[in-house]
Amino acid sequence: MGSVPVFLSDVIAGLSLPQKTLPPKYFYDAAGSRLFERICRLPEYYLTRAELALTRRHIGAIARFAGKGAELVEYGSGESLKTRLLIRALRPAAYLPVDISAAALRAATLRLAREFPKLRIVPVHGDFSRPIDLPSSKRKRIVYFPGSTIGNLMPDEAHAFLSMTRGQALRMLVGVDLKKDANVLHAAFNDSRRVTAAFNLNLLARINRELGADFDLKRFAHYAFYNAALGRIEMHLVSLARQSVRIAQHRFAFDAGESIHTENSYKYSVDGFRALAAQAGFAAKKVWMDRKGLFALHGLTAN
Ligand code: AVJ
Repeated sequence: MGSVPVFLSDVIAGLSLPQKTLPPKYFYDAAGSRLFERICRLPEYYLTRAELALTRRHIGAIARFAGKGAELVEYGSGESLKTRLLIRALRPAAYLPVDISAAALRAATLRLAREFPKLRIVPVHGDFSRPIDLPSSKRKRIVYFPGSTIGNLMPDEAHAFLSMTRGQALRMLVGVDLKKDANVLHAAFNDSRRVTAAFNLNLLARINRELGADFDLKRFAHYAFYNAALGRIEMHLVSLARQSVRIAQHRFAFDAGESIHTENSYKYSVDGFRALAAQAGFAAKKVWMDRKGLFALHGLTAN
C-alpha cells in the first residue's frame, strides 16, 4: 500500500493535467454535505423536488417493479425522504447503503434504524468509482442509484458502473436528470444565494484543511455553464489572477482565467439513457417522470 493518502494523490494528479481537474466525489466532507443539503432546498435546484415528486406519484408501480421483499442496495447515502418512501413501500429483506463517507453512512444507518427498527441494515463503506464487493446473499437484489449521481460520471465511467451493478442485481432503479431548457439548467447551478458557489469553493477549503494547502479562496470564482454539445453542466473554479498554490511539497501555477474543472453533471434524454443502459446489458423496462417532465427514474432489467 502506498503511504500517500488517496485524497492527496488524486488532487496532485488532477492538478497536474493540462486541464486542471478535481474529482467531484471530494465535495462531500461534513461542510460540503451540509452545503449540498442547502442546494437541495434552493428554489432553482429543481432536481431533488422533482425526483421526490415522481417517487411519491409512482411509488406503487416502482415498488412492484423492484420486487417487494428483495434486498435494497443504495449507492450514495440514503437518509433522504425518497429512500424512506421506497423502504416503506418495498419492505426490503435488507437495506445495504454504500457510501464513500463513513460519517454519512453512520448518520444514515442510525436514523433509518430508529425509523425502521425491524429493518436489517448492512452499511458498506466504499468508493463506487471503483469496483465494489458486496456481502454475498441468496436473495434477489435491487440496486437503487437515485439523485442523478450517475450524471457526475463520464459516459465511459457510467458504463463501467452499470456493468458492475449488472453483476450485483437483476434489476436497477436509476434517477437521471433530463435534458431541458439551458436557462433552467444554468439557474440550477448558478443560484442567486450563491450556495452552489460556496459548495464548489469548499473543495479548495477542504484541500487547505486536510492537505495543508494555501489556496486563497478570494482568488478563485465559481463558474458553471451548460455545454450543449456534450449534454452536461460543467462546474469550474476560475483563477482570478496569475498565482501559485502550494499543496504539501508541490506547487501549482495558475494563469489568470485558468480553470480547475470540478464537476460534470450530465443530462440524458430518455432514449439517450436507454442507449447507455443497453450498452451495459440492461433493458430499460420502465420510466417514471414528474408532472413537469424534469427528472426521470428508469427501471432497468438485466438481459
Ligand atoms: C449530486 C450529482 C446530483 O449534479 O446536480 C449540485 C451535485 N453540483 N449542484 C448534480 C451538484 C452542483 C448534483 N448531484
